[in-house]
Parts: sequence; C-alpha cells; structure tokens
Amino acid sequence: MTPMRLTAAATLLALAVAACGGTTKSSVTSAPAPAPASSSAAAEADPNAPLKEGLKLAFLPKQINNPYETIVDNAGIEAAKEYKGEAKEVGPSDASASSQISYINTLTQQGHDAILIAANDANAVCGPLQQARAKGIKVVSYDSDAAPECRDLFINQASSEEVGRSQVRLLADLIGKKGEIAILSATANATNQNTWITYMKDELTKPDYKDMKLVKVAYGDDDDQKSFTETQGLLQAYPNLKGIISPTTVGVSAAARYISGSKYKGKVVLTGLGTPNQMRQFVKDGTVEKFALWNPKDLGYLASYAAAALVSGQITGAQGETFKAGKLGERTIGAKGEVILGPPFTFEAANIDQFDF
Ligand code: RAM
Repeated sequence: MTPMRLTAAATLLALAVAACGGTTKSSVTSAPAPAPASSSAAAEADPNAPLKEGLKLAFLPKQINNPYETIVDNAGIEAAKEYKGEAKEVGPSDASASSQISYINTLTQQGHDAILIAANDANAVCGPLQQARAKGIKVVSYDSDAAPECRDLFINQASSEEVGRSQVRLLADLIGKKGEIAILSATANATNQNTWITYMKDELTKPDYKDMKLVKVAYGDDDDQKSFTETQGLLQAYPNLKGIISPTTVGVSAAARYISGSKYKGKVVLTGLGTPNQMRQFVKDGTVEKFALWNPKDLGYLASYAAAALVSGQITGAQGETFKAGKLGERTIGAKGEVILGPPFTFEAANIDQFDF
C-alpha cells in the first residue's frame, strides 16, 4: 500500500454515505456470552454473519478536548449510522492514567455492545475493561492500545515501528543528520507515544545517525499550554538543540505556536505528527517544513466497523480473520489482535491544501 492511498481517501473530505447492502434483520437485545480472556479460545467466527442492527457503541477517547480524538470519534459515530447502529462519545477532559476508569464503569453498567477506547494507560484501564468483557461487552482499543489481554482488538493507525522510525528519518533529513535533538511527547503513560519513542531510539542507534544525539524526552501531557511551556523549557535548557520531534497533534501544534513567535524560528527544526488544519499556518509561515499523520477519519471509521463485526460474530479477534470495513474494504487481523489502517503520510507546503481535517 502506498502513501498515495491516504491521499485519495483523505481528499474525499467528507465521509461518503456507503451503501448498507445486504444487512440484516436481527437486533441485539441481550448481551452475547461472556468474553474469554484469550481471543483464540473464543467461539468460532462466522465471516458471513450479517452485521447486527441496533448496536450500541461508545467511543472513549484519551480526552474529549483533543481535536484529533474528536475527528476520529465523529467518524466512528457516522460510520455506525451506515450499519444502523448507534454510537456516542464520552470521556475525560484530561489524558491522565486513571481518568477513563469511571467512564468504563458507567458504560459497562449502561450495557453497551462495545466500548472503543484510546487508552491513556495500558494497564490502569485493564481491570475495568475486563469487567466489561465479563458482561459480554466487546472491547476495541484504537489509537493507543490497552494491554492486549484486556481488549479484543487493537485498531492501530499505522505500524508503530514505521511511525517511530519514519519520524527520525524525517527529522534527520531536515537537519542534515547532525546535532542535538529532543522529543516532546504526550503523557508519560501513553501507549502509542511510548511505543513510537522506543522505535525512534532504536532507529537512532543506526550508524547513519551517529552525529545525532537525543538529549531529552519532555512530556506536554497532551495539554496545549503545558506543551507550549515545555517547548520553551527545552529550547532554553538546550541552546544547541537542532530539532524537535513531537509525535502528538497537541504537542506539535503547541510547539509550532511557540517557535513561530520566538527567536528559534528558522533555526530549530520542528516535525512530528499533526493534523493539516492545526499545522497549516505554521507550514505557511515557515515554522514547519514537514510533518506526518494518517487520516483520523478513516481510523474512527475502521474501529467502528471492527467493533460491529466483533459484536455480530463475523470475527473473534483471532489472527488471520477478515472483515469488511465499509468503504475501506476488507481488513485482516494481524498478530495480537492488531488491525493496521495504513502507512503514515508526509504533509508539506506542496500538498497541505489538499487536506481538510
Ligand atoms: C494526539 C494523541 C493521539 C495521537 C496523535 C498523533 O492527538 O496523543 O493519541 O495518536 O496525537
């Protein structure tokens, strides 16, 4: 799959109302049998089972006031309409490790068919998610994984290894593979950022990058103001800093805002993972040359269909099973219950105006 596939999908700008061909009569009134701890021991999948109508899904993002999470969840909620289900978003206003627990408990009591979660901490949410599964609720993590034994599926936006390594390659090219660099991350517990950072550090051990030195990993907690202040702190503490990678849409936009109004503009290179709409002005004013992401709408859409396929019995979460994800076509479950959306895509002045998210 080439990055251009993302271009094609993203330029659709609005979610197409896909045809709900060949769906179903059955509706869900009672919860399915309790989920086993391991998906491999689950009931057999029936790939031809129709998607059930009337499914109740809930999206639980890292935090509700993060524009990225809003795009993902709204797309998942829209997708549910295509298969005649109902979905909603609830969640905390901060991305701290324990902030999602009370929401999981409430959703469990309310008796949803599936909970979709971008986990703020892989383990803190585990007990509550297991309680939900014991009641027959399917659990799908997306964006940021929960511990694999606590969910049925993980919908990953891109290969974690590819995200981590490509972020280093992006910055290396922009600074001529030389100098001190720093990372401005989200929270210290975030599963997705921590996995990406592990691959970034590994990439940096390659001989090609021997003249690049990672001096600090700072945490802006996916809080705009804290990310802004942490950027300022990094630049003051490391006067020889040549580049910053911020693999979070909240972090990279706050860092860009700080740098654009500072003496570091044009001197310190910033890249990371951002949404085109948040980064556009900083690409236009020359603060940022290149950054990456995938299509967050497609992530929410895929997660929504995956949850519906699980609840409908088309899949159980086992490796090798396949399901149809509406307009995104057939998808296959990989190792450890992971489904990958596609490769990251690089945005720059020449293409950024083709995107609206
Ligand atoms: C932020 C969040 C999210 C991450 C994106 C790239 O919005 O940390 O989890 O996937 O950035």
